[in-house]
Amino acid sequence: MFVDRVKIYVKGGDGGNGMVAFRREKYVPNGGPAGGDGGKGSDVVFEVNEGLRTLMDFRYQRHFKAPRGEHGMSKNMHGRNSKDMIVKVPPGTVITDVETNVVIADLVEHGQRAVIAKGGRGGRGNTRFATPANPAPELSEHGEPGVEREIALELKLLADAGLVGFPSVGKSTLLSVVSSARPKIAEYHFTTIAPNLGMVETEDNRSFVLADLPGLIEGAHSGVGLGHQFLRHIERTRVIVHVIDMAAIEGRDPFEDYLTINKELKEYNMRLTERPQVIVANKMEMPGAEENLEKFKEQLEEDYPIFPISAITRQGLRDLLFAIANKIEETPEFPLIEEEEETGVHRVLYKHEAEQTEFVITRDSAGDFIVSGDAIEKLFKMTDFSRDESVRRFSRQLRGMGVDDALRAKGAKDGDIVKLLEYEFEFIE
Ligand SMILES: Nc1nc2c(ncn2[C@@H]2O[C@H](COP(=O)(O)OP(=O)(O)OP(=O)(O)O)[C@@H](O)[C@H]2O)c(=O)[nH]1
Ligand SMILES: [Mg+2]
Repeated sequence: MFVDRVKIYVKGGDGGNGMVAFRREKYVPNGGPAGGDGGKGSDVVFEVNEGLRTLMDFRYQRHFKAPRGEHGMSKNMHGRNSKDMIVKVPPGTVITDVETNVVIADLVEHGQRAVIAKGGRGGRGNTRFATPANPAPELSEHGEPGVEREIALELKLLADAGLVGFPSVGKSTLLSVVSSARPKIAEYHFTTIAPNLGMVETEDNRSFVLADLPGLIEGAHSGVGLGHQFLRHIERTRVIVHVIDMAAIEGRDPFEDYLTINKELKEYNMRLTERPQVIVANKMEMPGAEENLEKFKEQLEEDYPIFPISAITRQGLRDLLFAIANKIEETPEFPLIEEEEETGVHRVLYKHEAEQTEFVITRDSAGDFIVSGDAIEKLFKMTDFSRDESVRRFSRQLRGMGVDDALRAKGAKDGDIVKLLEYEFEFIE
């Protein structure tokens, strides 16, 4: 099965905890503070690997939790930082934050990277809290928690093969019968105005992405018709599937069509004609098509394979798909030409830092006060509640953020219960 959208959970590593320690010196009961800082937690980094084509692997692994930083140690030794956790994704992966629906990254090129969940910084050891007034603090921080988020991965397909040809030769019809794509089909020209992509599966379980492109006409390379802007898309494909109306329903000569399209491809960009072509003789169920095909074969100089089919009656599709799949396998990837410079189109890497709410106060059914919010929860997690000095520092920090005033304004009185995460404490005036 082809997976093109998955939701996963990522969490950056927590920072290592800072340490409370003191120097041991002969005849000095408590030397100076000597607790080291914790190391930084790993970032979760997504990286493009061009060998990947699907998001299949994410069906089996949906949780990515990066390791935490090492804790600080005595003798002022800092904990080691954790190495980045690298998650490989296929080119064309767009990453969105599920909660905010904001695109975090659009990963296109091999090796391109984006930090998706930052690891927390290490907590500071007690050495860092020493002041002249408090030269031997029994105070350290826990590591900062790593960023946690739910994200959606979506794969924007890059086509392996592209359907080219005059308008109304049956490109969209063909795509619709070999994939689950449902492009618009009609007898008028330029029915297709933007490329459609479909995932094709062959009977022997190979798969490739086929692009249906707007029809080309003479002069397309210089901007006539719609084709020009879409010739760019063919640059990404490895194989050109050249569709011809062999029944000549509109009165044009099939071989003239073939020459005209190839001339357009060549004039647009030399490298397009380096790609292998598979010729599709479509509409073969119509009278006159057989004769036209014979004539076509006699005139053809290139040794491109020709596949007679009828997209409407679905004849000849199996062998055609095998041939396209084979050609894709045989053909090396064409490096993308610096299209950014030519067209001014940049694939941007969006980054978005979620806005942090300091704190919010609500009340539960029992009348208790509930304090929540990113900033205050982070402070809470970084506090070592086993030490009085840390607890006192936490109270000061809450006061500094205005939590006490806000509680009072909401009617909190001495002795009321205040809840924060899984913790309860009393409001004291
Ligand atoms: N007789 C016959 N008609 C076909 C066949 N395949 C497609 N058609 C018809 O040809 C017309 C054009 O088909 P489309 O698939 O829209 O052609 P297209 O190449 O995508 O055209 P544009 O998007 O305009 O470039 C439609 O009326 C189809 O029903 C076929 O195998 N036999
Ligand atoms: Mg079409």
